[in-house]
Amino acid sequence: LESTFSGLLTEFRAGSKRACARLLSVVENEPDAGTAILDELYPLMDRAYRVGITGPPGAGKSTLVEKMGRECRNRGKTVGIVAVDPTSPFSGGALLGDRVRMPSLFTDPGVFIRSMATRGGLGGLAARTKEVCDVLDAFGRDIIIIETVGVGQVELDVAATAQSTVVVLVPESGDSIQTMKAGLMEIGELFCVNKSDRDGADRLVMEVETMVEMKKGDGWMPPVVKTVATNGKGVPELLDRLEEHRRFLEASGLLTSRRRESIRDEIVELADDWLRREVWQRPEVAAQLAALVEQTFAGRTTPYKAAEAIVKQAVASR
Ligand SMILES: Nc1nc2c(ncn2[C@@H]2O[C@H](COP(=O)(O)OP(=O)(O)OP(=O)(O)O)[C@@H](O)[C@H]2O)c(=O)[nH]1
Ligand SMILES: [Mg+2]
Repeated sequence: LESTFSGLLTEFRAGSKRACARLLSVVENEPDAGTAILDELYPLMDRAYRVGITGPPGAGKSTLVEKMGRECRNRGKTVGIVAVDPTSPFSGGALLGDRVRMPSLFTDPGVFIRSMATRGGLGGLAARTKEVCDVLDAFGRDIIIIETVGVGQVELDVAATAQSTVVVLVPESGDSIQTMKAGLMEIGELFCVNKSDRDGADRLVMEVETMVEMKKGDGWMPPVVKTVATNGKGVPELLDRLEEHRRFLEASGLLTSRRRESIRDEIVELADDWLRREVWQRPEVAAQLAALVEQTFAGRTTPYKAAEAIVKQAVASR
């Protein structure tokens, strides 16, 4: 690792956005080298505040993220933006879309923007969202804003890596709030009623507030903030509420307990991956599997006994 990436790592530590982009590509695309890089960067992580922004397609998330980014810069904070874009027709290419949408941010050295395509939904790339945030965290960003369309598993992964999750709703989704996926309402720690320059915003705010009151919580009552992302109205308040949520997490001890939990989950997940690869790539396991398929096919054993035999053999031969 040292020989191949030491130059890049040195530049990265000195704050080079170019080096950061290169390392991110490695982390996203090369599992082994990526793991080595993450391992190297680990001591630099866990300083950033991570905020997930999710909501239905076209709710104004990207517009909002840009305004939030600017407001954070006004407040003297460095910003990382991760746009997890499904291969949707909306932006016609994630990176280009964000470049066009966020021109002022792209040239600011205090802002780093990364777009990730999910390649058709639940692909392996989506699973790297956390790692991309980890790298930006190590890069020294004060706040990392992660945009996802709230349509699948991705936003749940993002909610798991983010300390605060903002769900963006719009008035035209007004009566669909009942039909909105329960999961989306469930993960919201803040609600943002965007496009509040349109009719129905106040009614939607009331509906969301009613819904939020019925939520059994951990002592946090999710606030509902009205915004107009196109002109930035409500964005400072949104950031104030986020700051309050952060302070709540700190004061209640949830920040540290969740951090422990996520470390545990991460270790288990990494070990799990490693075990699977370790076992299935062994030639004798492949041979055993092939034999067991035939035996099961011939009715001499069952899939249940076959699976047990594989695990027992794998453990015994370690
Ligand atoms: N009237 C009004 N339009 C808005 C507002 N916020 C965003 N828009 C517009 O809504 C459209 C979609 O905005 P985006 O920011 O691309 O929405 P998004 O949620 O990121 O969209 P996807 O990433 O494709 O799901 C754009 O045309 C915006 O200009 C707002 O507060 N009021
Ligand atoms: Mg967007």
